[in-house]
Amino acid sequence: MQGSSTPVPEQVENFKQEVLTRLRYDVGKDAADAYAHDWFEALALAARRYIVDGWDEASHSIDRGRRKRVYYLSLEFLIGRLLIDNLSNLGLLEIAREALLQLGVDLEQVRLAEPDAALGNGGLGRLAACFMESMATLDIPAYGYGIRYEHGLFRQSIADGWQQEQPETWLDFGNPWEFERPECSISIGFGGSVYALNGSDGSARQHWEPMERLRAVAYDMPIVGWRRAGVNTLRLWRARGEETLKLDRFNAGDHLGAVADTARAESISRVLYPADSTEAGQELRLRQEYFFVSASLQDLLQRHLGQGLALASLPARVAIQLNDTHPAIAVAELMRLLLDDHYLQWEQAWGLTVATLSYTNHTLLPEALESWPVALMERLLPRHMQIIYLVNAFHIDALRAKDIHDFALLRAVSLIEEDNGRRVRMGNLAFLGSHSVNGVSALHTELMRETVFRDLHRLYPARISNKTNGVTFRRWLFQANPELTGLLCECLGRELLDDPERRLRGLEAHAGDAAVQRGFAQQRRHNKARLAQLVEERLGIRLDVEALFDVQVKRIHEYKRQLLNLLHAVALYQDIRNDPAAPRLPRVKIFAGKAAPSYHQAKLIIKLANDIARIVNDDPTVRGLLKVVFIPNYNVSLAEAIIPAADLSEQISTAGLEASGTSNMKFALNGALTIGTLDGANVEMSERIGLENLFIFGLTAQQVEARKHAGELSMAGEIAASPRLQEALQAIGSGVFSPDDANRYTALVEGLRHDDRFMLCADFEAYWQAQARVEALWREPARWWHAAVLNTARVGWFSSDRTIREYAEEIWKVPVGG
Ligand code: 26Q
Repeated sequence: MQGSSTPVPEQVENFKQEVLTRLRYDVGKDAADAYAHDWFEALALAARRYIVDGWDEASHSIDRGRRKRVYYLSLEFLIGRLLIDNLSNLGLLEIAREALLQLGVDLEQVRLAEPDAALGNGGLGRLAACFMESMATLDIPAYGYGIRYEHGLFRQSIADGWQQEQPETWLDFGNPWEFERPECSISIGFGGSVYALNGSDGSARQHWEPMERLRAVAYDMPIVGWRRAGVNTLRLWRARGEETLKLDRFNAGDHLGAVADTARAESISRVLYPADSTEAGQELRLRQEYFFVSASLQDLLQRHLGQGLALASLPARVAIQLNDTHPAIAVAELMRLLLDDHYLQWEQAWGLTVATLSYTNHTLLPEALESWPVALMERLLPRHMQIIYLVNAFHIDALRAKDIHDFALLRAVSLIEEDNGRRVRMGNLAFLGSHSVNGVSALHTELMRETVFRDLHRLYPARISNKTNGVTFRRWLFQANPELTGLLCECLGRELLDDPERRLRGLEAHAGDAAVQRGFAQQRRHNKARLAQLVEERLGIRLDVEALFDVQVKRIHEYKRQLLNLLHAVALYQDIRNDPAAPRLPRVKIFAGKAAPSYHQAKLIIKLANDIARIVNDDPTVRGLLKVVFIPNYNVSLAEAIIPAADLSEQISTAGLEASGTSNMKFALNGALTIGTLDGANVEMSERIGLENLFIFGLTAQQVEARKHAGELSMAGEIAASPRLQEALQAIGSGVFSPDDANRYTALVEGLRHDDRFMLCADFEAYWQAQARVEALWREPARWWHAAVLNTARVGWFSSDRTIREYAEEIWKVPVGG
């Protein structure tokens, strides 16, 4: 299929011996009694052998060549499984498959034994993982810096229709991809006080004496680029108690106290926060943010100075990208290190900080904009709070010097929010401390300029730019869909594998070709059958592979409007019940996604999906023409199984609220057609793919804004005008799907009637009509598959290689190889 062609027997033999050696001497098992996980470990360790030399060599040659490095600071890296990714990029996939076959082992079973590294919530974390792979592929020297959470995102199960959360324990059997670096252990302080001192030259200096100290220990994972172009490092920090302090307390007889302090310190890297938008500022979260930022900045400064380079050359050798505001404390920490540890003057330190840092914004939702209470900052990070006050003072002074005295404007651009208790605005801090600020789609960037950063943008009009997101085609096409990849290679040649971004275009010429269309349809059926098997195993629900697979998989959020999709399901159900004899298109509505544990409305939406599923799937009148399934525990691996099996991709957020979306790109790459609003990257996708090859509907961002501005949130008119919507709301609200608790959804439905902030009712009829267009096209297979082929052919621009090239050229100023 996709990997290299038939493997050379000698390579297979060598690899086989390597795997057997690892199995015996590192895993401690004999082939006869090895479990799938033992084989996974042996295989991963064998693959590591092929990685390490290149990794080491890469890092030395970057040092020797004094090449500039990119540091991607992110609290999330949603990497998923790595086995196939690494084997495939190393060019070892077919060799490994054959070697295992000769040992009587199925690579597919071994693949499944690897736990997902779920060190992220959703889009932002997955983007960081795609970027790491693309940077390695483009041979851009880079480090990803984050936290080695002991527990990643919770596991979701469904009990009686409700989401239940279980701890995720990916490290239970160890992690064969990581290298612990106990010698790389960095001291991190919290609390305490700041003293003014005089330097030896008489200059005034500040000295921070933290009350508490702990250590950050490095764990490295190699990230291999396609065809080993580059090998970069993902360095994740683990929190450890400070040994010396612990010993002091032990010796003083305070055994329990010493252990409690250690446990408190180590709780910092215990668990990933499971919200994909900010919740009330919690101290532990701020401690996580500072912990990993401080460790990362100290580490990279050490590397810079260790090469004999001067601090003045920092921006020439180092580019630091902040993934949202989560690492924004880096602005104050870098200043602190330069001022207090390296004795730079304020102006020089500030110049270097701004020239080195850049910041990506991923959301405009007001509730997701991070801010921290001044009192908490003062207690936890007193020196940083001083620096933030000083940055703010210089910033406001500079504006006054430019004759800007407008009080409202000064208030809006201040780092301190005054009216909601005093808080530090992390977005403004990141903006001021960076030379470049970017959004993640054209629409989102435009809205950033007009809303959250309106005033700062007027003061610094050149600072904001757009970098539309992308996804790595190696994972989301080659690995997730080897059948389609094989077909594309037959059609376009194997060169496709090295340059999918451009080569896919060649497919346009074949869009009308009946054989290619047939190939697409066959591949899809194969993937649908595989998904149907998974659904039957996990849920006991049988799916008809002839039906239209209509898929919405992503975090559960009101703005993403899973509820609009459910209203459509209910309306379809009623249509069938009202006229059972009418001809129908069989359809399966597939949902998956996690809700933040404290987000009650999102959890209620999951329950509603399951309630509707139970009633609809069991209703004999429906005769299997409509099925609704909610697949539990959405993660990267499940996405890899679902996306290639989708006919229709639901991207239906309220316009203006989804910054970009990235699953929209993965679906289109695999040939699904999109039904969506003009939101986030959907806008650019429809421009590139052609409006006639997607189903766009609904209010635009401008129209949504106008309605909100006019206070038109009551939907009585819309509901009265749509008998279908009326009936669906009535059914849900009155307990048709919740006979055990007739009022379960009464308040939910009342909300839609009177305070429809996400415009479900306003968009319902347009959505219904768009779904009717979907059905009309599905009934004409030649036209459907023509559009499907064009989706794959024209989505090349949404490769993360393209995105990374733009960051490299326009923000980081690093040369691109690869
Ligand atoms: C912040 C503070 C405290 C706890 C949690 C958080 C937190 C964690 C994760 C806030 C936000 C996130 C994640 C946001 C996210 O995934 N945003 C998505 O980013 C994608 C990549 O750019 C976009 O495609 C999506 O549109 C955007 O929603």
